[in-house]
Amino acid sequence: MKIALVQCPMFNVRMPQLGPAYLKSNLEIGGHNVIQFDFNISLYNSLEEENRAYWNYEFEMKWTKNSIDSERLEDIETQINEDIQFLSEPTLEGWAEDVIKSQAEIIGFTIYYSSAKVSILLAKKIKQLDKRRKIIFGGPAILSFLDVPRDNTVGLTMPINNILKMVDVVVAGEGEEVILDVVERLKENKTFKGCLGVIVNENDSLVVNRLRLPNEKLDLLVFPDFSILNSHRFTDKGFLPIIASRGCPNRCTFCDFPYLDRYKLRFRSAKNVIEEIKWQIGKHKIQFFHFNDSVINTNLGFLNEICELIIREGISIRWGASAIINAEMNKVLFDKMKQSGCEYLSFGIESASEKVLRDMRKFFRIETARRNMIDCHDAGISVCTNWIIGYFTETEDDFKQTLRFIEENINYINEIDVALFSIKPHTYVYNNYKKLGILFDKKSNWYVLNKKNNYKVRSRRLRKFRQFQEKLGTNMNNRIGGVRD
Ligand code: B12
Ligand code: SF4
Repeated sequence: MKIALVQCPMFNVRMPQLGPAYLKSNLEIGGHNVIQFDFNISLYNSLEEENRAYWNYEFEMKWTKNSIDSERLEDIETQINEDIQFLSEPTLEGWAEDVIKSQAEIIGFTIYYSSAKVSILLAKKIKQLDKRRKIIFGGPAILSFLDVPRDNTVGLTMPINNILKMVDVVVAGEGEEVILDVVERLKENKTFKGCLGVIVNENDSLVVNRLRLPNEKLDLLVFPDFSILNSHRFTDKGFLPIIASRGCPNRCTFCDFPYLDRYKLRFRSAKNVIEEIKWQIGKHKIQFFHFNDSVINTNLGFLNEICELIIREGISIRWGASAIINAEMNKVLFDKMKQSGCEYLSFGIESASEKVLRDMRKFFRIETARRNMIDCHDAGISVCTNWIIGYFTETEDDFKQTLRFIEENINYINEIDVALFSIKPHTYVYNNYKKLGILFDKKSNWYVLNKKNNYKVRSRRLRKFRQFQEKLGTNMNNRIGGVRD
């Protein structure tokens, strides 16, 4: 069958998305013909600098405001029209026509929080032009919108009900296996009862299946297909994403990933990762790889093996990744990483107060963070650091400890990326906010009982942090390693 994979704004514009690249290669191995449309990057490339700012962290709210909770689809339209004025009606219509012209019978959208609304609007336009085209929504935000307890039963929510007004099939979780199943069922006009990971409106009644268990044998997946590079121009030229493991062993209280990927950490073999690197280089003449793993350094034996294979096989690449502070890391390993082409590591340190770190369930000592940073820096790898300001237990003194730590170690830090603490659905803090003593004011801003941490207090801290950064002259969010994910 002919299938179109669509990415709507807003998401990253630096390099192609990995998820759809996996879907494309797996669909093609299954005998289907896939075309990709990344309207996110094409819109971005068509804009003046001023509007491109809407892809910065600070503007994310413009795309996600009120989520998609409204019962009326017109409300979504109104909000996008008001907040994203450069996204005109004719642009959306043009995209819908392009998809229709491609003759794709099935159209799969990748949904993030930040791309959900525009995706709904585009799906509506496509259906207006031809309601026989089947539309599938998948991607990380589907699980975020759903309510899925640990037994993997699926609870519906307003956003998903809204999506189902416009869309034929909703898929939660990893897509490589399920998308083949869905396409087959659509082709054969079969029921979706028992199709794990899928929600559909079938003969006017909802079929809500449990989640499908994720793929454990990652080496069996076909390598992701980035032929989208031939038709789309991403901002970081010569970059490709790659992933060596799926899941995360950590349980940070502010992060929804323990909910989104609730299964045990799964690894590819180092050999399989190296084979892919060589294959992608051969295909795209790519030199730079960004590892999309939640953290690259949980299994140090595995990391060591990847580095050794790169060195032994004389593969000339440059790479970067996200990392945790890890007491087992030493200078020898950082040196080996550098020798294998590692150029930057982005460490989620978040706070220099050990009390706040414990509260966040980040179980490392701040001395270990210092040691990792020094070893990493001395090995010649850029040290990118991520910080969270205004965690709900952070006091003025904790905040000052963070500033002091950064100032003391500034010679080892190449980048500072800061985010204001926010309470995201499906995180430990969100699920336990009452027990943790968090309250909400009339504007839905959270505060703690003694009011020592409220919107005003933490915004002031963030301003102070920014001034402090300016004084230090450090970069902000200006390269892949510094982008918060
Ligand atoms: C690497 C990464 C990035 C990289 C992207 C590099 C690239 N081009 O690949 C960078 C650093 C650029 C990035 C940026 C951002 N990121 Co990011 N990122 C990740 C991360 C860590 C890995 C993504 C990945 O490759 N996963 C592996 C692939 C295989 O899985 P996948 O993408 O989920 O795709 C699978 C399924 O979702 C499904 N699927 C996907 N599409 C479809 C479509 C259909 C039809 C079907 C059936 C299935 C399906 O099948 C795929 C294959 O199994 C994830 C967290 C995580 N560990 O997944 C966050 C994550 C995707 N990022 C997130 C966010 C919020 C962002 C930012 C908006 C952050 C910000 N505030 O600035 C920005 C984007 C905006 C910008 N200005 O750049 C959120 C999305 C939350 C949500 N619910 O929508 C995540 C989940 C992290 C989190 N827990 O908050 N990110
Ligand atoms: S913040 Fe990073 S390390 Fe912590 S749970 Fe989320 S993905 Fe894992």
